Formats: sequence, C-alpha cells, structure tokens
Amino acid sequence: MKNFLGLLLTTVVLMACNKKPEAGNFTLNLSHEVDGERLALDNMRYSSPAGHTYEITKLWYYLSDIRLIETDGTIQNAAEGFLVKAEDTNTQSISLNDVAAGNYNKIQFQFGISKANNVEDYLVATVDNQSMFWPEQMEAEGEKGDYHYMKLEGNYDSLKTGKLNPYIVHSGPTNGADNSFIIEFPLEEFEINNNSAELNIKVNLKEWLQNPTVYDFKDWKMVMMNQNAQNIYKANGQSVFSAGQLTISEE
Ligand SMILES: [Cu+2]
Repeated sequence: MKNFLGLLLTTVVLMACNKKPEAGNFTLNLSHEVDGERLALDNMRYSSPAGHTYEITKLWYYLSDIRLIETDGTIQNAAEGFLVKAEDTNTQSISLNDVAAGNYNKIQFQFGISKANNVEDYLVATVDNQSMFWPEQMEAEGEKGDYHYMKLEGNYDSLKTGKLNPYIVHSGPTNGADNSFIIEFPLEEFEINNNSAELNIKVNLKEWLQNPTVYDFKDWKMVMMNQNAQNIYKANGQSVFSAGQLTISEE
C-alpha cells in the first residue's frame, strides 16, 4: 500500500510538471521598404508622390510599449522603448523574452513614445538615445516631451530640375502634444508554450508621404514646431506598418 501511494504521488507530480505551460519568446522582424523594394540608403532612386526624385539618408525611430494580447483579453506588456535604425540590422529585430504562456491573437505597439512615457528616464542614456532628444524650446511651458519619435532625412531633386534640397521628417511631441499612435494587428491565434514566435512586419516608408495626404517636401521646412506637419505624419503613419507572416518554432 505504501509503495502504491508513493508511485501514485510520483505519477501525479510528473503529470503536473508535464502539463505546466512555459514562457517563450516573441520577436518582431522589421523590413524597411520603399514600394516593395528593400530600402537602400543614400540612393537617389525613389519617386515621391508629389513628383520629386528623392533619397533617404537617415531613418531612426522608436517603437515602444509592445503589447501581446491573449484571446481572453489579458495584456502582456513589454513597456520599454526600442530604437530602430535603418543602417543597423541588429536593431530591426526586437525580441521579447519570457513572454507568458498563453494563447494570443493580437499585437499592439506604439509608434514613437506615448506622452506618459516620453520623459528623460524612460530610455537608457546612450549616445544614440541622447541624439534623439526633443529640444526643450519645442516643448510647451511645463510640458515634458523628451525624445523625437522619428528622424527621417534625405535630399530631393526638386521636380527633377537637378537641384538637390535637403528634407527632414522629424516627428515628436510638438508643444507637448502626443503625436505618437498605436499600431494594432490581429493575428492568427497562436500558443506560447516553451517556444518562439516571430512576426514579420513590413515598413513601407513611402506611406509617410501619402495616404491620406500627399506630403510635398518643398512645402515643409520647419516641421518640429509645426503641429500641421505632425498631424500629417500621424495620419500617414497609420499605413506604414503591415503585418506579414507569423512563424512558430518549438524550442
Ligand atoms: Cu528634430
């Protein structure tokens, strides 16, 4: 009888171990494109919706507050901010480790940094993060808006006249406004249980310049203090990101 009880207990414990779901990993892979073509920096090969030939020389931006949402609505939140740099592929894969076991069917993340988070100590004081500071004179009195959301820069050939002009598309918290926005994708239901999930996300940079508003570089010189420019970025930005394939691999 004693032996039988021991065996029974062992069996129960083993079953419990086998059944307990384990945390896993989730990775976002970003691929930067201009109209279906992989982004080539410093290359005067693109045509803007307003009719200018242009190049992109710099693209840095933050994604933050990544939320994986379970089928029952539970939110698993990775609260930190991630700096993505077009020239550095290491920054284009964002890995969340220790994602709670569960069934998921939605992802949300913030383009830029929400007003609540956009304070100096939100990000580690690296040289890169410090170069993304939003100047104090562009904050309203008593407001704190510490970081740009994005620096997109380059040159354009004004209506193909051969004359090159620089442009900047700098988005951020003009006068303390929250110009960041949430991007949300429904996902085919998947389970995290001692495995890894990877989601490819296409970033079509041309969408910053269109849909719904055609953005003409020549009309916008000062953009950081101009809430009208920021409104265009916020609206056009909605179609920049699209979800691609979701891959699940067992550990
Ligand atoms: Cu700026």
